[in-house]
Amino acid sequence: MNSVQETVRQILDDIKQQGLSKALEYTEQFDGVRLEPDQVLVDVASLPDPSLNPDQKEAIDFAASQIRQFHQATKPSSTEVDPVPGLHLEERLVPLNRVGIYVPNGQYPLVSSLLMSAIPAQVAGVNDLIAAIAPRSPLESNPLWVYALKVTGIRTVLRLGGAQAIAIMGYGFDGFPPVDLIAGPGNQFVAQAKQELFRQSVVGIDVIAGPSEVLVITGEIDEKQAEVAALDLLAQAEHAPDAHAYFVSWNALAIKTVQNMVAQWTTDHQGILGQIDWITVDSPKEAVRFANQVAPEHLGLIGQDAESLAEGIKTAGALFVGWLAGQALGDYVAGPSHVLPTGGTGRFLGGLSTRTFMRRMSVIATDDDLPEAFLRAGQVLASLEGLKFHEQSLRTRLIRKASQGISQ
Ligand code: HSO
Ligand code: ZN
Repeated sequence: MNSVQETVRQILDDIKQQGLSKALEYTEQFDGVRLEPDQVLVDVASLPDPSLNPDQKEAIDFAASQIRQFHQATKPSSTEVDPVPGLHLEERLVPLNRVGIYVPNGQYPLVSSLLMSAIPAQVAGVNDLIAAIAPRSPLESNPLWVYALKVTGIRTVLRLGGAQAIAIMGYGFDGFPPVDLIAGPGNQFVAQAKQELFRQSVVGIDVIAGPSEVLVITGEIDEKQAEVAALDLLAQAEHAPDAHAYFVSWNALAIKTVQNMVAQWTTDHQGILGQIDWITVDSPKEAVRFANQVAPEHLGLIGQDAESLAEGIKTAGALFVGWLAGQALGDYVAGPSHVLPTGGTGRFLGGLSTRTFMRRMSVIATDDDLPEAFLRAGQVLASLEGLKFHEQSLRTRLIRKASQGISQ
């Protein structure tokens, strides 16, 4: 067990046993904020109307509307099938009832992450949505939070961050029932706490969204393309010192040009250079193979040579094609959620969507027309497995159905 795992397990255990008072102790220790129990839940309706200028409001409204439209358009529906008379089958999609959204509020207040998690949950039909926002400062002191909360229609905010927030959402406390699922990105403690509660079957979780990643592939590129490729690497790297960027090309000149651009913008923050890997590959095919193996959170294809490789990309969290499709466009306004799989989990996971907040329930409904063949085949299988009452439950139905037939 590594130290993050150990710390997180300790926090979860302590809060499970000692409840909210322990979560408040950890909050004082980690966030340096002393909260009273009655300050932990904030009613959004009680917050004053935020003073933002019209441009800022318009930008948030624009983003919210794009995110809502995309998730409405991609929301899956239940499927019904009647394979034979007397048998009706469904894959019914049911929205989760109570969901907690974790929203990072560390060095940067990621208001866009609130929109990118809460709106898909709402479109999915979640009834009861809570946002956890670390209590670095009162909500009313940042009008951005207040406006975004009002736009998403979230009614209650939990003023806790880190593993403490995850523990409280998972275990609940008096007056705050546990949630069914916790979604949203966070640091390694948050990600670990979510995984641990999932492992304990306490809550569902969304994707494993850890430190940001980007991989950009180009072949031959012009100056503007080189410029935006360099900025895309820096943009994801700036999220955190553990964020990572890869530039992949078979074109030596492209690598040199993008490297020069990056160097020119990082004279003041050399540290970020260590977060970028420069990968020379032999061919476009090799670039695709490498990218699929990394399964990066974001994958950018810039310039005609690279854009033609789009079909071959199978494991990225989100694929960006064309020089105007920067990751920051996806981070804020394009529409799909920016909560995406990281750390190679893109090999088997997709990003957050309305599906994250819906569970599948199969429905098997019959009427008296159900063909006897179903009961008979089931009976045979039950005998083969040696399960006596399974067999009897089907045989009885068969006999009863036959006698009903005669009496009719
Ligand atoms: N790129 C981040 C999301 C984000 N960017 C929020 C800006 N704000 C996800 O990896
Ligand atoms: Zn970002």
